[in-house]
Amino acid sequence: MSEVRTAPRGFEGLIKRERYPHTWCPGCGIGLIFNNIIRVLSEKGLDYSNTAAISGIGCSGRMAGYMNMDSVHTPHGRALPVAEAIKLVNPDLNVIVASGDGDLASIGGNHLLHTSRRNPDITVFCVNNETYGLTGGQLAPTTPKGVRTITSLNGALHNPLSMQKIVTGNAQYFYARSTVYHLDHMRECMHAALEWPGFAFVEVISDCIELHGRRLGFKTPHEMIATYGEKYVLAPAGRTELAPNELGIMTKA
Ligand SMILES: Cc1ncc(C[n+]2csc(CCOP(=O)(O)OP(=O)(O)O)c2C)c(N)n1
Repeated sequence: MSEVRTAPRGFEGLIKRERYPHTWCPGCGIGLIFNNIIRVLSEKGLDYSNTAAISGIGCSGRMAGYMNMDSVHTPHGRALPVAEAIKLVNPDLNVIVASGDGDLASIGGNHLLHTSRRNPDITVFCVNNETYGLTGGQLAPTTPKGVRTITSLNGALHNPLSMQKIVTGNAQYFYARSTVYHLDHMRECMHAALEWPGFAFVEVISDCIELHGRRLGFKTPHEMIATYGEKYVLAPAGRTELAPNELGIMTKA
């Protein structure tokens, strides 16, 4: 029997403390997202006995490695097909994916198209920090037009990719958008996603202060995160599509 099988349950039991200190920069939004995923999993009674976590490569992709359960750190971009395969052969297992926008929607973009289309019962938590954090803050397909990065010194030339449109382009879908400023809402989205009996995708807008935000002039993570409170609003009921500045949950059974 492996060590993980004897671990305590609940919030603490879900974290591999022996792997700390973690690799994330102070003030990075991934910490808030990781903490709230763990909270939601423990509230739902999900742990190493019934759940597996899959991630790709990136700062966000480190999350699965700190979760105290069977986890797979896949090659860059490949979290979704690995998660789908694990679910296929273990239908009773809860399968979650925790990774970044670069991993899930750039190099892994083709898998996002087809995994979401096939609608396996897996839950995806996507950290959208609008950049490639781990590799130094390069332009990502999610970088908003006009925003500067180290590879778009005069601002991104193109409109960003919409993960919402990819996911909700399918016949059935669950897509939610939240931010690291709206923590209660983020948890609500995570809870609902875990309950959804199909492919559920939660996009959380998050700060990468050290490799992105500082270049944009933010002096502290708080300053950067506070802008999400100004920019984003909860969508009114009845929306069939979230506007770019709206947060909410879009579903079709
Ligand atoms: C096949 C391959 N291509 C490129 C890389 C380099 N690489 C590592 S992480 C990464 C981007 C990560 O971005 P994202 O998923 O948004 O995660 P973040 O670090 O921003 O949390 C890239 C391009 C790699 N490791 N493997």
